[in-house]
Amino acid sequence: MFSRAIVRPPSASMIHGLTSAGLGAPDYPTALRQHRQYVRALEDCGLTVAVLPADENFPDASFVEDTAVLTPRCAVITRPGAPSRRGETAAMETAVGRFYPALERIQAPGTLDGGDVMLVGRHAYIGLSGRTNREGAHQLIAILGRHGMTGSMVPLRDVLHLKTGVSYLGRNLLAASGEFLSEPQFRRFDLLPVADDERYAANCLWVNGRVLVPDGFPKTRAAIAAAGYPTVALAVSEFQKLDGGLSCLSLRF
Ligand code: CIR
Repeated sequence: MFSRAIVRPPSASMIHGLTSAGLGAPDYPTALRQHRQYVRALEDCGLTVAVLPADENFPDASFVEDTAVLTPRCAVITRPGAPSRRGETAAMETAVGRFYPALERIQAPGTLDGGDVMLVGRHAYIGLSGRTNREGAHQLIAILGRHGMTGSMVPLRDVLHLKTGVSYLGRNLLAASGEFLSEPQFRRFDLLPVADDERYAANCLWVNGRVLVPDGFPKTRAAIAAAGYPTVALAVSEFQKLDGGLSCLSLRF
């Protein structure tokens, strides 16, 4: 069970955020409204949500998931792969430091984005992506090892981050799309395949028994509901325009 989350609303500079989506620039007022609804949904799942101040200097700062890896045993401040995002970790160090007595850190030349880290119990699957390099993954595995946890690397082919294409929903169930449907390391899971035309919905969020899904992906929502989960659909179109999904917008712990 999670009891807390950390989020950070977007700033007006989000229109300059990194993107490969080709969906146009996000609309800032709409994004703010969607972000507020997202926070409310987390609160409805029983979480106490800490809201960090927006920062104009960091167009991608609302994607807080990339700046830290929070586990039941340790907290790791990352070193984001995109140079324009490195400074986002300063505010996160302060915020996370309130809840964890000691912080670990990914160090240069390692890079690691939290969106590449999928925790399943005490194991972390770590995507090797354009953002997370082998050195960063090695460092994370060493840190986890010191805290009685394990990690393994999953090379990525098509997606920005590991969790862009796969989400753990508890009870051994994995919502997976594209390249992850045939990933050998995921054979141990029951797979809930996400259709190609709903690929974006592979990034969904299991929070205290419910699953938050992006609005507009009815097949995926129905499949998750059929697997026995109450689902909540949330509009996140303005964050999708920046390649971000539901999980990216918070850190849960
Ligand atoms: C970026 O390219 O870094 C942001 N525009 C999107 C980050 C999305 N984060 C995530 O998937 N964890």
